[in-house]
Amino acid sequence: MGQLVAKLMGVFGSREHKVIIVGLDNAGKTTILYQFLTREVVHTSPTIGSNVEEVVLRKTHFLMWDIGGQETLRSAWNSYYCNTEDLQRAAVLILANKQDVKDSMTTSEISQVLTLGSIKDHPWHIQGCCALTGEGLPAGLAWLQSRVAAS
Ligand SMILES: Nc1nc2c(ncn2[C@@H]2O[C@H](COP(=O)(O)OP(=O)(O)OP(=O)(O)O)[C@@H](O)[C@H]2O)c(=O)[nH]1
Ligand SMILES: [Mg+2]
Repeated sequence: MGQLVAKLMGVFGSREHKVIIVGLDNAGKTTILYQFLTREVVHTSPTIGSNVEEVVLRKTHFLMWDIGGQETLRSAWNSYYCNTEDLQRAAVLILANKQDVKDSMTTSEISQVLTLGSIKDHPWHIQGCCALTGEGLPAGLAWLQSRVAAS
């Protein structure tokens, strides 16, 4: 029965895909999450713990966990994904946010510094964006959706 439900949910495209948003504090993770959800800029304060929201794109449901990035909170990041086999199949989207800030690093500079080219065991993609205007975010979400569709 459980399998049938899972299969039916697959047919109707309503399976939920978990997204974990991690990054340094002040990077704009919470602003990005609510841009995905409402296409508006919300007022944020540093996240203690996490925010979770469901974001839907073309029948693909993403359950997005936005986790606080302050240094003291980073040791808790792995509690959001430890003991999950799913991470082995995870796709990695790097959002290079704050592209509106003068002298911000370009996506190719960030790719080099993070040596993204060495990631061979996961599909990955880097997307420049600005969470204040939303620019780049639909393209990033579309890439995530394309990974779901391909799997
Ligand atoms: N200029 C600029 N500011 C941004 C952008 N995205 C977010 N901000 C601002 O950066 C500040 C921090 O944003 P948050 O979304 O709270 O950052 P966070 O990554 O969730 O931070 P923690 O919860 O502490 O981990 C806020 O003042 C945002 O308005 C952007 O693309 N450009
Ligand atoms: Mg936050």
